[in-house]
Amino acid sequence: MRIASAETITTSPGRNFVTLRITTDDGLTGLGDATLNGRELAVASYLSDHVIPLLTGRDAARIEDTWQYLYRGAYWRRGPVTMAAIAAVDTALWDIKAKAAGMPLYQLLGGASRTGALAYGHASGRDIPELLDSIREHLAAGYRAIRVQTGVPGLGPVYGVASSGGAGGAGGPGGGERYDYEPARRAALPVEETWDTRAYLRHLPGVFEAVRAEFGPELPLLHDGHHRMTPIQAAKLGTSLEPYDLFWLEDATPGEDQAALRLIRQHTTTPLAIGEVFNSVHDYTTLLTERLIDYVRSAVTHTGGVTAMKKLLDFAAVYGVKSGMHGPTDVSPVGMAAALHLDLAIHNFGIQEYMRHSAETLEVFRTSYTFADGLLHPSDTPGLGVELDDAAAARFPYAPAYLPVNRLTDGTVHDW
Ligand code: GCO
Ligand code: MG
Repeated sequence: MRIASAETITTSPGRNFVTLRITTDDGLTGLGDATLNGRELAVASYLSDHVIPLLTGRDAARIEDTWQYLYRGAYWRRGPVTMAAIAAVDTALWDIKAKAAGMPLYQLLGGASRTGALAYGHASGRDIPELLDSIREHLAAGYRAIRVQTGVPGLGPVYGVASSGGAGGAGGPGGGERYDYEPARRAALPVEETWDTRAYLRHLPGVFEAVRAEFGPELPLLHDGHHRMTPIQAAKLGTSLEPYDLFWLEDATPGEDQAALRLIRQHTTTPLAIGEVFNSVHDYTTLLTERLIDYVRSAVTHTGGVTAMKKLLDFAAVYGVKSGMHGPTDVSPVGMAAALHLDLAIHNFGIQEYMRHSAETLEVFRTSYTFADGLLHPSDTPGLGVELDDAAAARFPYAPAYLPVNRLTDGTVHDW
């Protein structure tokens, strides 16, 4: 079974996605997600100009060899563009192998270790009453674990908080405008937001106090710090949130600084998650071997595909660290399906982020995965279980879009 052709499909059903499709000489097709939010065309070019010419004629069954050929063979290793491109090839080849075997991908990864993957949804509110409504709405939609984000008094719009909300309305899990569509705004320039870490640190413990008072002690609650704190600020936040028993505190400090996690760890027992901006197992060596984190946040899409993600998660398992794969709406349904097959198969599964794609996105990507009683299942369709509708994709042409830029109140550009 040889690779006959490969092509990238760039489409924008609500937001931009880049997908690689590989076709074999016996007519099987496989899909891989190559979406890098706000930098989509760089990956599309890396694939079309530099990778696709290498694929034609290769044995489609040799996934590990192809991975190493693209990674070691290129000389220039790692980085989000390279690793998203390799991820797309790798995922498409796993899709083909599983289709050829007539099995869902998770069977090739060792079979199911559980009945489904616990998912967490994104509740948010500009203030506490709006947040509590959003949590109620997520619980009604079936979620059993909730990420909690709020506006900060004195600041304008904050990334991760729906621009409008209320039960049953926009910003909810079932429809309407969602915060995640807003920041990927299609415009010539990024939106700029204003940030004040001290105001945030003063506000957040009271938010979690209100949520626990309303929903009790059992509901798993998560929070994303979006890389905005210094290590000592993060240590302080982790300590102040201990009474509210978080499932995790995510991305407390900028991802490049692995030693920062050591400092945070020395001060707090709040569990720590990091890694959505990482792209290689090598980003995790200090964090795992020194047991500085509790959850690995990488996505299959950004970390070199199913092959690399499985190795990373096996490495994490040695240190008792669990998965918490990135699952925002800028990971396409193809990337989400790849994550779900791993979630079902690996032993050290922790939780899966799941935001739900828009109806437009799901017109282009025909999915078969399911969400019921708080659990996701990839389905038993052979392969990944996702197909791309070319006619639908063509109706949504690419449009430039940017994530926001974050500035402190004095105008200094800040992490986010
Ligand atoms: C999350 C994230 C996302 C990212 C986005 C960037 O935890 O889901 O922080 O919202 O910001 O995926 O492209
Ligand atoms: Mg995050």
